[in-house]
Amino acid sequence: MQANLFDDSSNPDQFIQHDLGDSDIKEYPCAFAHSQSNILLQQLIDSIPWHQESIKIAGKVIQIPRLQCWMGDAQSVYGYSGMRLKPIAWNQLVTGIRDRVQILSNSAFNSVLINYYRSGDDSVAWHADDEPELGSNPVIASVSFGAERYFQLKQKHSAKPQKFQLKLRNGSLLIMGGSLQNNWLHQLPKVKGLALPRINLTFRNIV
Ligand SMILES: O=C(O)CCC(=O)C(=O)O
Ligand SMILES: [Mn+2]
Repeated sequence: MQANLFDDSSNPDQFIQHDLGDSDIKEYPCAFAHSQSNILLQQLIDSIPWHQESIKIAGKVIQIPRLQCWMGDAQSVYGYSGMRLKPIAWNQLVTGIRDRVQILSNSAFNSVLINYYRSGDDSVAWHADDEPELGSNPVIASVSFGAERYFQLKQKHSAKPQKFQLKLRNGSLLIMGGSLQNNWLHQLPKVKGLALPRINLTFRNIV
């Protein structure tokens, strides 16, 4: 399932192409150096105005198990799971990350969902980033800082869904494009006993 796997994964320009048959994911395991990633993790934790949103499931209001912040150009209003998110203005820390991501992905992004998983108790359940405001076949670029977590995928439309998982490393970048959001769901499961935090930035383009 892998091509272009290089020996030295510390080279920031090297990537792995994960072939999921009908879709693919390009992974840069070391888009940001470890030392820089550790600094960015702490700066983001300290400087982002975090919110814990609530959603309604079967008539019950529950707080989602992670903190988040929606940031972007003023018109980039986004919603998922019944939430309506108005962006706060870009800050310099995040635009620095965005600039690197835009170069590697050869795409432009007008917004980013920043997620803070405080420990292994925080998670996100099965979903696809397939909201209409992202357009069809959106390119979504996902950066990870901090604790390594598993990113799991399963096919949406199959009676016997294929599954796939990969490790989200400190400083890694995933570029998800093509029909991935139409054909696959993804989740970040909880990890028992993990005390370390992780920050994820999923850069998106609201059309
Ligand atoms: O934290 C991650 O790596 C995934 C986050 C995600 O899928 C989302 O926010 O839509
Ligand atoms: Mn997602």
